[in-house]
Amino acid sequence: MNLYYSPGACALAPQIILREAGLPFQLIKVDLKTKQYEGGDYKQINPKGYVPALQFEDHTLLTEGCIILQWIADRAPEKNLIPPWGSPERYKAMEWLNYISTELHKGYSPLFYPQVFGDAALLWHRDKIQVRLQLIDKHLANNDFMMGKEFSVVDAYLYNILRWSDVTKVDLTPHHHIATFIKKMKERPSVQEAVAAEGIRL
Ligand SMILES: N[C@@H](CCC(=O)N[C@@H](CS)C(=O)NCC(=O)O)C(=O)O
Repeated sequence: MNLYYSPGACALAPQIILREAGLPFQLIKVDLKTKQYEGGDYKQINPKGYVPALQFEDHTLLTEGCIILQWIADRAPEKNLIPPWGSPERYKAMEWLNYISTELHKGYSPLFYPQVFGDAALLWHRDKIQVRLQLIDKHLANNDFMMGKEFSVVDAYLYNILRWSDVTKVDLTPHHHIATFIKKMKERPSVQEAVAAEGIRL
């Protein structure tokens, strides 16, 4: 299995979950600016041109982070990385994944392009993100992890996005429970190994 990634981008969460699941995989680096990878034109592999993408032995491809995370977790049910299909908790996990994807991930994205978005737009996005983070901080006040007592795919994805706060100047200081969450995530061997493999800081 190949996981296409770019250092620090949103393929970090699937990589963490592959490690948590104990599945064998190869990391293949993509230059997101040029859309090139070691084998040439990345768009020949993934016409969407973005990461993450998971490529199987038969060369078929799975894209979209939320779905990749669930696919991996479902391969290792004994690791309890996501509640089982059909359970009410599974829908809760999918609800959080979608929230992180659409409200946080795609909220942070414009902040990487200050030259494209003017100050007013950046301020608007940062304010929106603060509202989203308040909700998550409140949730983490009563839960060790996003799905309760146990680590899940939701935490990997959330950690992946929160890592971008420094570089995008999103202020995390008001969110004490998020700070505790990040600390806990950094203690996980899967997280330490994943960031080391991408050559990025913890
Ligand atoms: N809908 C995709 C979006 C993935 C995405 O935004 N990937 C970013 C990195 S975090 C990317 O590769 N951007 C390059 C591009 O859009 O060309 C998903 O949820 O997996």
